[in-house]
Amino acid sequence: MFEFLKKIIKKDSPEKKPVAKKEVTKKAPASPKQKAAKPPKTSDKKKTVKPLQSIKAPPKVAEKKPVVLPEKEEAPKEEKKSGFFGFADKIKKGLTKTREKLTSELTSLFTGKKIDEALFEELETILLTSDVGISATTFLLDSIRVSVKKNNIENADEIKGLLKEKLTELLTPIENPLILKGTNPYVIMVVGVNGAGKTTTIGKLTKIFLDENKSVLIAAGDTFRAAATEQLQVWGERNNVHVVSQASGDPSAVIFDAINSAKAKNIDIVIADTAGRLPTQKHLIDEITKVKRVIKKCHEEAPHEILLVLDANTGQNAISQLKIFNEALGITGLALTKLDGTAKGGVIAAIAKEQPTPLRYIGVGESIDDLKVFNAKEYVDALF
Ligand SMILES: Nc1nc2c(ncn2[C@@H]2O[C@H](COP(=O)(O)OP(=O)(O)OP(=O)(O)O)[C@@H](O)[C@H]2O)c(=O)[nH]1
Ligand SMILES: [Mg+2]
Repeated sequence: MFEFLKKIIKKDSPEKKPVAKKEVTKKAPASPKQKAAKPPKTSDKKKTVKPLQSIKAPPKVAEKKPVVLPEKEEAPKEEKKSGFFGFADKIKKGLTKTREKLTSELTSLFTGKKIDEALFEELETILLTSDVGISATTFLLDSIRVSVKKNNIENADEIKGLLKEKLTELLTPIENPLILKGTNPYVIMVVGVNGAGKTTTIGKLTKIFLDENKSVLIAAGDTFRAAATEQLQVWGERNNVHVVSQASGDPSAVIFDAINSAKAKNIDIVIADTAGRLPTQKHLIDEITKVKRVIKKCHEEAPHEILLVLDANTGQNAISQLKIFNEALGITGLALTKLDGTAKGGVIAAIAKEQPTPLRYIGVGESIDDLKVFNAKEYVDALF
């Protein structure tokens, strides 16, 4: 009888253990993982490390037309580090449409063909329909012709290699990554036509800077639409970064406030959003030149960067936007967005030839990690 009771007690006791175990495993792994996923808080940053202030003053913002490319400087190491695998793959994926178009057209052009005028004419059409533009197309074809003659090239297949080489040569001068320098805060004014991708680019750019351990403040300078501020607030929350906004008012005042606030809090970078405007709307262009003047009153080196956001889908129109915004503001850098949505990625070549301007970033998708530092070789490699 006793033996029987003992057996029952033994049987019961192990069933309780797993219950206790369950509670422990539930708590343990969750919190460290969440902590690691959080972006760094700007307010947590140590004020002792101030890399921006130690670097000498920036060259004057070029107000001249046409744009003169500033001297290139060594890109920071972090940017080089990301130039492999994941980074290049993302660009490749983003440029799929342009690559597919070019690859299929060039393959059928070169296969079994001899090099003659007809082949050059077909190549011209392919480049023009990829938005390379007339002057860049002429430049590329002339350079290829010279190489074909000089090296006695007879095999049409080799022209693809030449095209890659000449295109890289053309794009390399505009590969000029943004380098933060001057006195804090470094002010980036973001401008462009409606819907070009300004606000989205600001969200992605903030993430790039946070990853480089910089602190960022965003200024909601698009005061035309309430939704614009809300959209920016969402990006602010995603990045855990403060967005300075005002219920009503003047974009200059909002940006002025943001810069002063960044000064007081010792923040490294202020990125100012502005409302979309057509370069033909004179009063809006006048307004944005006022924003620039007001920024200068607040911080004499600022704006350090006037970043024009261009939508790759606008094709040759991007060049005229660049010309007019440059005349009004002196554009110091470009972000070319939506390259993932177009088969006309050749517009970069047109910019490089017709209005060479530092191409800082390319947008290859809608998510936060889809903004990439422009690299000419990587870009061309992703195209063919
Ligand atoms: N596929 C793709 N979509 C993009 C990219 N950049 C921006 N977009 C989309 O383009 C649309 C317009 O982007 P916004 O950032 O609101 O453009 P905006 O210039 O601020 O527009 P306004 O404030 O109205 O002048 C949004 O749907 C974005 O998600 C990109 O690189 N790729
Ligand atoms: Mg916007």
